[in-house]
Formats: sequence, C-alpha cells, structure tokens
Amino acid sequence: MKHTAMKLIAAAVLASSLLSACRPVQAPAAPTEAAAEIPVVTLKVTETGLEAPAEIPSGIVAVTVEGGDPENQPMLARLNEGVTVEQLTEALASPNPLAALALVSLLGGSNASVDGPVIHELRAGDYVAMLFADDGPPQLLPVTAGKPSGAPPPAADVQVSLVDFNFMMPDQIAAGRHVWQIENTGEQWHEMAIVQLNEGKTVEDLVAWVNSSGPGGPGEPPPYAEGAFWHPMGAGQRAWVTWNIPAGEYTVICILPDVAGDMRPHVAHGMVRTLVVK
Ligand SMILES: [Cu+2]
Repeated sequence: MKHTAMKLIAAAVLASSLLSACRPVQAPAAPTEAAAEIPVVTLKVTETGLEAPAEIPSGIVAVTVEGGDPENQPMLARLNEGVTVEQLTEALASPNPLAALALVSLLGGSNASVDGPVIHELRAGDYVAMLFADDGPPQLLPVTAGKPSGAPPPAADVQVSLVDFNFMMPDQIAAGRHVWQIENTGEQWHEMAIVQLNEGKTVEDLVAWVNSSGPGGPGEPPPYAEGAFWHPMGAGQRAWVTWNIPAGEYTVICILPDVAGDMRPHVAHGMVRTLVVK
C-alpha cells in the first residue's frame, strides 16, 4: 500500500483527535502567570496550508495551534539525529509503515478544548511541523529549536510517567483544574486516553470498537465519553497540559501498536488503569 506509513501516523493522529472530539473538557480559563512567561510557538493553518516559524527557542516552550480542522490539527515532531525533512517525506511515501515513525519522536499534545496552552520541553535541534491530509501527502515544514527559552518548567500537581507498558500516576485526583506533567520514560511511543466507559461497557468493548468501527469509521458510536486525551508521545519527551476533568470514574488507556514487539495495542500488554476524579 503506497501510503501505509502516512496512514499509520494519520490514523494515530486521527484516533487521537476523534477520541478527544467526543466530549470537550470544560471551557478554557485564562492562562496562568507562569504560562505567560513562556514563549509561544504558533502553528497556523490557513487557506493556503500550514505555517510554522522556521526558528523557535529550545527548552520550555508553549505550542499552540490556530485555525484548521479541530479534528485534524497540525503537530510538531522532533527529527531524530541526522534525519532531514526530505528523508521523512520519502519515508512517509514508502511502503514500510515503520519507516517514518523510526525517523521522528512525537511530542504529544492535547485536543483543542484544552484549558490553556500545551507546554513542551524541547531539546535543541531539528523539528518538523506536520499537517496530515485525508488524501495526498502531508505538508511538512522544517523548524529549528535554537537558544534555550530560559523559562522554568511549569509547576505540576499531577504527574504521569508513560512506561512500557503502564501509566505511573495517581489512582485518584480532586476534580477541577490541574497542571499535568506527562513524560515518556519508556522506550517506545505512548498516548493517554482518559475516557468514561458507557454503562455496561468494558475495555474489551473499547478495543473492539477501535479495531472494527474505529474512530471516524461508519457504524457504532464509541462505547465511551471522552475526559481528556494526550496524543502519541515518543520516548524521552516531557510536556505539561492543563486539564479540568469533570468528577467521575475514568479508564486510562493506550491503544498504540507495540511497534518494537508484536504490534498489538499497548492495552493488550496491560497499559490500562482506573482514575477516579472526585
Ligand atoms: Cu502505550
């Protein structure tokens, strides 16, 4: 299949956005003072396509998105050492679905209804801004992270470590607005969907729905309501997001394929747990 690699990444991104589109988190509040000191990098989608600054600071940086389809937002990824945008473009068009993923480290990110900007810790070096299309190749723009911003990391009150294959995080948090620190201390990519399973539905129902009907596909509506969603994030990345998740009992799950192993979704290796918000 010609665009398998692109489809794999696009599917992951689409799954993210559709999982997150199901129910927005509560309305955004004003950004915190700490966030205001942090430089903001804006990825813009206009009628002519994606626009991104060629030079950005490294270190603690906020990344925001303006315009475009809320269900298909542009994203920033780090190019692995020595990899060029041209190589990534070729890999995305190659028949090997893992070729493109092996060249980049995804930074994670949140849905458009996030409460405040998403903040990343960017190592200096080469990045790429990407906007995927339903048909045709994605638009890729080179971005270089240079001098450190000097901004301090945000103070987080919920800490999550994504590991192979689990979520190291609290079992329970208070309802309301929290700054979450999310880092991938594992060796492969992870995501974090925080969902409320519908009455009588199980994690197996969720996985079956993703595999059959799937996000965006025809057929059954999802067997869950969305609480929050963290997009696929590569090993070694760290970021902060402000979420205001309503009280309830949630299932936290990662359904990305085990690309270094058997290609089964991470949930099949145990990457699922319960979170109580009260
Ligand atoms: Cu995972």
